Amino acid sequence: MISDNSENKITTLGHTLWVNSETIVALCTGTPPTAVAMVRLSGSEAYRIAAAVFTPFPSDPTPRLALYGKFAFGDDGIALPFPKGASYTGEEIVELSLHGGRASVDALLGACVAAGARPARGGEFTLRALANGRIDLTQAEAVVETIEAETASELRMAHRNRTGGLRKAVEELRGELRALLAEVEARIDFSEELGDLDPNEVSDRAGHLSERLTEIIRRGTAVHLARCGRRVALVGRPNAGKSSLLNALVGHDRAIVTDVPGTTRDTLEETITLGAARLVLVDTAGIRETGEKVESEGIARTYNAMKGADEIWFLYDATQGWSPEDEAMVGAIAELGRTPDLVLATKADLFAGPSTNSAISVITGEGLDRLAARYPEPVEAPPVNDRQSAALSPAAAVLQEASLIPDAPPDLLAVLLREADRHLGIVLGDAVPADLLNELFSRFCVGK
Ligand SMILES: Nc1nc2c(ncn2[C@@H]2O[C@H](COP(=O)(O)OP(=O)(O)OP(=O)(O)O)[C@@H](O)[C@H]2O)c(=O)[nH]1
Ligand SMILES: [Mg+2]
Repeated sequence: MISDNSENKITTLGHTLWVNSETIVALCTGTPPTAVAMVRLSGSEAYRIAAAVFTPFPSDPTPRLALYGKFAFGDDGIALPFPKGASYTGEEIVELSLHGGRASVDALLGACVAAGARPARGGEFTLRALANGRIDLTQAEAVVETIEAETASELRMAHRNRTGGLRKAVEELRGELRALLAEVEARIDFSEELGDLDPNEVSDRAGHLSERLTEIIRRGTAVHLARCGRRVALVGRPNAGKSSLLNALVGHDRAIVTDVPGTTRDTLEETITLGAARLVLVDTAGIRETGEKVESEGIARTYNAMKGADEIWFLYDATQGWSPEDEAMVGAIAELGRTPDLVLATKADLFAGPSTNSAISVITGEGLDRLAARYPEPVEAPPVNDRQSAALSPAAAVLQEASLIPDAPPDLLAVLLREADRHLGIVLGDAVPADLLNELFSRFCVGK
């Protein structure tokens, strides 16, 4: 993305998005009534409009110093000015705090519009921050992730990229890549003066960059997967104990449990936090041959649940042992191109044999801790989402290619290094397809 501050223009792949230079206004806090509400103005007229709706508001206010005063419609409150260049959007901003009743908020928004502000669209403050180079695309994505975070762990992970974790890692690597590119390009233009490049050195440096990038992707993807939550299908024969395990992990009797095989007919989903991961557990109908219409439909749904699951946990009844029917079911799962990610022997409390690593019991709680241990707190790395990994991976591949060509001529190396640089630029937002920006900003709420 190329941003041009003077014209507030974002140039993306083949598109130019004009970030309107009007001053925008929006309620940033929750739907009234709330105890306190905050209305934000951003744009070149923010100070002028603030002065029209709030007194006293000096013509040259001290940055980030709260002013106590009165709104034009009578309420009193606080105005907090942020100067151009040192605010969230990079523009003049004034945050106006007032009592959060519907009438006060409507009166203030109305007064701001009457003084020349335009109601902001969803995500427009963040879009302006992006256009003005205050944040890059990875940080804009992390703003959405911060708003969408549901657990403390998700919030911590979103915070890493919002504060520039991935941006710094990629920019640092890009700096080294560009230094290498500059040396290679210099050899193309001034080969006689500078002499030949040591081909081993270039390939070592390109290879090293590729390895570091691969590590950023590997660690970051693991963090991202832990954050996004995984769908886990609980499958097995009727009566294996699937619904009982779901209830034990959810912490209450969500699913019907009976000793009648074929109790669960429809799939049922519950979201839980297990270890550091968010999991969507899908309880399914036990699979067996049946002529019964409802049960057959339930079993068809079990197969669909397995197809859509990130993980399949296969449960069998330890008191019955591993049966030919279990074997047949694992065969049927293989026909979907899948294998169980976890095999669990249930009802361990009733089983007299030696305890195994796969044994669980919902009565004694045996083995449930081991399930949580599958999802440890991810390493301290910036998360890498699917879009970011789709751009970083080709950069790593091209760098590896550059490192492997023996005695590569400088012009070929330069082409490859430039290609890697272009991919890194896509991650940071140098070139973003407009539909991606639209998709991202459609997830923002008004006021962010
Ligand atoms: N003692 C003991 N009984 C269990 C355990 N887990 C399940 N059961 C019993 O096994 C029976 C079947 O349990 P469910 O959870 O309904 O089994 P299911 O796999 O959901 O069965 P379907 O819905 O019919 O496919 C019930 O009587 C449960 O109380 C366990 O860990 N220990
Ligand atoms: Mg069940």
